[in-house]
Amino acid sequence: MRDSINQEDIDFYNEYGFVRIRSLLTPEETERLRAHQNAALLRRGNYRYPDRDILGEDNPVYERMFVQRLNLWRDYEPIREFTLNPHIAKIAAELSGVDAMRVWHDAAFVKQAWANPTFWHFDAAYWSFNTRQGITVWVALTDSRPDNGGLYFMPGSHRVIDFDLPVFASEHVAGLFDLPGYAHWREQEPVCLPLKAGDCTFHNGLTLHGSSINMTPYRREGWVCAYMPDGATFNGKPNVLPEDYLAGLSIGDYLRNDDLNPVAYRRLGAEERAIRGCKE
Ligand SMILES: O=C(O)CCC(=O)C(=O)O
Repeated sequence: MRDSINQEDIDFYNEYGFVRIRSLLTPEETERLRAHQNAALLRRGNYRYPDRDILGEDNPVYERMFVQRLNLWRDYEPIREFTLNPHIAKIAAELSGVDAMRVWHDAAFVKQAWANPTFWHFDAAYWSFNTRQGITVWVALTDSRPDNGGLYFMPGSHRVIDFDLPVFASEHVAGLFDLPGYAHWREQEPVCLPLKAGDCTFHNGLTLHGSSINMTPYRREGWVCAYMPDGATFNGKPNVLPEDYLAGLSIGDYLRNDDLNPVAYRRLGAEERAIRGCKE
């Protein structure tokens, strides 16, 4: 597994709000994660979250975008090797310029054969915290291309988007651009970065993105992990948090539940590095 990036990657990420990292996972790791994810999906069945939200046919357009199941690590232990992985979280921290990253949630995003496009959105609109350093890694478990559901990003959108989106615009793929304040994105050209299995992209929580229709008879399988910088505070949105935890939370509280949102990577302080003889 790769655990380092270079300054060029960081500069690209800061400029555009996303970056492609080749061969994050070895072929063996990719196949292992894919097998874990498929086993976790079988076990999860119709529940979007481990504890709630049984999916029905109430929103057929959305349901045909992808099979989306969140927080697989909570009820399928083997996938923790990847969700709690310090190497992937370290890259996320370095791109974001923060010292420590907590896992927000992992997720399976499987686009079935002939699936609908994923509508334009940005992840931070859903999250329970507002920070410009939130980040998502999207790992290709099968090749991902413009013709089979590849991700598209709006370059630079993370620098201007704010945390004010009330709801997911679900009428059509560009429904977001119908909302006040988003219309100018309709004129912009997005970028699709094709990925081989094992490659990934990291994108900022405020980067506008979506994915294409799957015009093939094969599944496009992606695994995602969203990270929250340590120190982020509650903004009042429930998102993936369980009800019993939400009951005790107030807006402004430090989100520091180590069971739900463990720290996957923390940069050692100067003193600790000296003791351990690290060069980093
Ligand atoms: O896989 C997809 O189609 C969408 C993924 C996505 O929106 C995300 O990773 O935030």
